[in-house]
Amino acid sequence: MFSDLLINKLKKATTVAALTGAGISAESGVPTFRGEQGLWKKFRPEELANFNAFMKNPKLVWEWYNFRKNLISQVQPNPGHHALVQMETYFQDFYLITQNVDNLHRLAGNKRIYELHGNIMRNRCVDCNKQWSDTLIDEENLPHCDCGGLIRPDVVWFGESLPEKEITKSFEVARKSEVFFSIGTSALVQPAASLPIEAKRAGAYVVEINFEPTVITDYVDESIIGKSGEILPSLIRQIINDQE
Ligand code: BV8
Ligand code: ZN
Repeated sequence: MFSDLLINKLKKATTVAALTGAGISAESGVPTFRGEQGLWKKFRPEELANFNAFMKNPKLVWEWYNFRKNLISQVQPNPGHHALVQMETYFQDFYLITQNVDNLHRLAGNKRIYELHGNIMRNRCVDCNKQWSDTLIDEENLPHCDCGGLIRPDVVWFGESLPEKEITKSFEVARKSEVFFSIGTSALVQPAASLPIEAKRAGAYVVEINFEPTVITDYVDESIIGKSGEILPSLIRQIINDQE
């Protein structure tokens, strides 16, 4: 399943990075964004994951986020998440960059995570950014901050800029990684989708692991089609076994 070139590169690599998207959580039972389950009450994510939609109908957007938080609170990380924890231990310098807001990489045990799009378990004030993460959100009586601002999920919506430190560090990592994985993402959302491109431009060996081809498949060095929950454990097993 894996080329000798990839295995040899991984056995010698010190700096390895992985960008993940919703696909890595699919086998945990979390619907992906653009898959058939991506719809919620006939809405597309792009219609709800934006500031105007929230200010126009905060109750509806909070219903969607509470639905997702409730679903996520009932699922577990899958073998794909656990394989990335093993990678963090195995490689001298491993960086995990995620577009996901589902907290599953943290739950699985990765420590060095760049969350490009925030985290669904965190909330903040629309006006003053004060954190209100442990506030239970009752959609019927939406809570407000001390300053009077509405409380919102602490995630990055379409049209909003990504957290400066996370995206800057992620491009630095992409430029210095020897092997860069793009895992479970349709590579459509910017600026995250530019990371594998930047990695390749800077000389990394770029490997895509995805259930189906994407817009970057023709561009990467190696494309492995299949389930990340099967591919990643088999990859890390092969690297570790070969070393023994
Ligand atoms: C910004 C958080 C500007 C919220 C999310 C036109 C052209 C280019 C760009 C734009 C444009 N128009 C607008 C833009 C910018 C826009 C953008 O990129 N739009 C796209 C859709 C065209 N980007 C933005 O708005 C970003 N901000 O640009 O700001 C700016 C700049 C300066 C100052 C001010 C403003 C903000 C983007 C962040 C949006 N927030 N999420 C929430 O989650 O509620 S994005 C959302 O999409 C999720 O984070 C998700 O992770 C992300 C990407 O989706 P994927 O993860 O890839 O999921 P998807 O379902 O698409 O694919 C899953 C894949 O997994 C599939 O390929 C499937 O085959 C595969 N799979 C399934 N099962 C498995 C599997 N693979 C392996 N194993 C399996 N078992
Ligand atoms: Zn406030």
